[in-house]
Amino acid sequence: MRDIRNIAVIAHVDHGKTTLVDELLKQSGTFSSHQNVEERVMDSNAIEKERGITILAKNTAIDYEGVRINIIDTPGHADFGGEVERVLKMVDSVLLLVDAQEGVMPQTKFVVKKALSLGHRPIVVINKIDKPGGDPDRVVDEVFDLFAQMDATEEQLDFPVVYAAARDGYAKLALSDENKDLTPLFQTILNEVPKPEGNDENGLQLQVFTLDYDNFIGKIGIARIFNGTISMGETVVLVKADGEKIKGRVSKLIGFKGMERFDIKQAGTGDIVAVAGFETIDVGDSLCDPNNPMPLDPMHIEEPTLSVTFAVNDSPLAGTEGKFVTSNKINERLAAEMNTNIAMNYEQYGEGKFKVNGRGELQICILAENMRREGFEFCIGRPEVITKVEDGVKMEPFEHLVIDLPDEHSGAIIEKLGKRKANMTNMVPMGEGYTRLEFEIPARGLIGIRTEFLTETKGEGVMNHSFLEFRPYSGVVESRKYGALVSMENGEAVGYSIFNLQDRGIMFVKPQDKVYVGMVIGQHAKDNDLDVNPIKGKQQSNVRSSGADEAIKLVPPRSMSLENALEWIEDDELVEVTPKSVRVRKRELDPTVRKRTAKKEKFS
Ligand SMILES: Nc1nc2c(ncn2[C@@H]2O[C@H](COP(=O)(O)OP(=O)(O)OP(=O)(O)O)[C@@H](O)[C@H]2O)c(=O)[nH]1
Ligand SMILES: [Mg+2]
Repeated sequence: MRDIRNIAVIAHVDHGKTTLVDELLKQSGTFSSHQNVEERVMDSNAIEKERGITILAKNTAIDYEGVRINIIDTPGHADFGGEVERVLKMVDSVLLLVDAQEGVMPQTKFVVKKALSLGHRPIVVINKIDKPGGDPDRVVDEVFDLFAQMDATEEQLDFPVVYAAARDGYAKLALSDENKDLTPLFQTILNEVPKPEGNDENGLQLQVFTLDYDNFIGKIGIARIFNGTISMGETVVLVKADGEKIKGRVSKLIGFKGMERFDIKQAGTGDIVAVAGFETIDVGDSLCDPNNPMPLDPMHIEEPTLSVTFAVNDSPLAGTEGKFVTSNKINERLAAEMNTNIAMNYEQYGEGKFKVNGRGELQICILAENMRREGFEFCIGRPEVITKVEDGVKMEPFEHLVIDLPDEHSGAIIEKLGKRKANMTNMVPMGEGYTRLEFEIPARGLIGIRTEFLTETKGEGVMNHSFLEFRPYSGVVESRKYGALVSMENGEAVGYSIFNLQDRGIMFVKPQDKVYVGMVIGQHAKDNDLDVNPIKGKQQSNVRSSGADEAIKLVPPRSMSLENALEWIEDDELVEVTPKSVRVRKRELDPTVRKRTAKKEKFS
């Protein structure tokens, strides 16, 4: 059997996972000398590159001193926690990165809980020790306390510690050691990560953790072999999560090294490979020995906490900007997504309406963003938390929220969060005029708070949250304080009208933008909605007063990104998404009907 180690790199967002994988790849000599390697190579898809965050877990492999090390890079953002959960079972240990300055953060807790519960003994990597504000010793203590809180075993509490600066490419076992290279980390991996269990002599047992697609070969399952061997051309049995068994032939077997993928003839126990030939293969499915199929347990991961309705675009501009607009197309696309993304699910309800359930606003935004890039048009509604009933009690998801901000903003933020039913659990000075606040807050209270938070803290605050647990429903939380400026005309916005309207609030549109009756063109400065006319031009008189138009000074509109818009809307509003535009609209476009319903609600 081949000498193999399988590890996942886990951490809170931005603690340096992908950067560390870059260095592991480089320093193991995986890239050839002429290869031009960009930064954070594992963040390979367009949105990951644009945003500088990892969204999907991805695997790579290196050879170090004759040992194959399979490495899975995972995302640190809480919304993609499902990606971490799905890969933890595929590895025999984890590198737990913790920023030497930030220390234990919400998602550190989440990933540690998952890793410990699967029995892993993490290698703790205190990263970014180059930071002047870093305090590696304090952070090691924090990690120890966290493990203890989470009922770690004696063995898990006795975790190996490596100090590193991933970006600068060095690691060391003692802070007093010289800064050289990653050798100490490589050695720790070889010594501390258990070798894979199982045996090549046993019947095949392999489980899929990620899917891929190729136009020529079709659906591809990326999988870990837990027992036996698998060969190109061999006939094996695919066992689905529901127990269904389907015989099939391995039409392609693919191995990994660095960024390369290549055909291989055979692979054995402990390895990670890609397999094609099975049309219906999904995440969590097993491939087994046809003579004695012993499938692995399907994967269990945390349930979704948030839902957003995706609906067919029925605005007056529907179909003018996108390629795919029908309910069927949207349905197909969502189905394809859920095949590969086990942390999400969806259901159709009513004509052309789909409820998409996921872990957070960002996760759902990324799906919507991908869809608009592919040419889809649709509408999405305000995110709602998913509640459930346990022993007759209505329960809702709660989150652990950590905020770092300049001291002087603490008061305002504590008050704001109080109105959103947050309960403060900790407040510590972080030095240099910063304070860390910790809260437990219903997930509902977080919807739509980001922009407000950034405004309140002048962009200097950082907030992070991660799922805690379901708790009894906590009552009404405060929402948007401002009404909407709603267009009462169809046409194109005119500079002159916008100029006259901009005193009433913040505009979302600029001259020549298309508008329609019921479209929200701005935020009203007061708490009520206001119907306005954005297309009215200046009365033309016969005498042209020269230069009059130049006198108009327009305030730049607030640009509504998909995320801003989704955060901003209330229950009676929708976001219209097309490949070219993001518009906010009233659910009910007709002003008369809208007013009648509003009145009814007020008096009911
Ligand atoms: N000072 C310092 N910065 C680092 C170090 N390692 C990584 N960074 C920086 O930290 C930022 C985040 O790095 P990433 O590697 O993308 O972090 P990540 O953990 O993969 O982030 P997600 O995948 O989005 O959770 C980048 O700007 C890196 O350059 C380090 O050792 N020292
Ligand atoms: Mg990353």
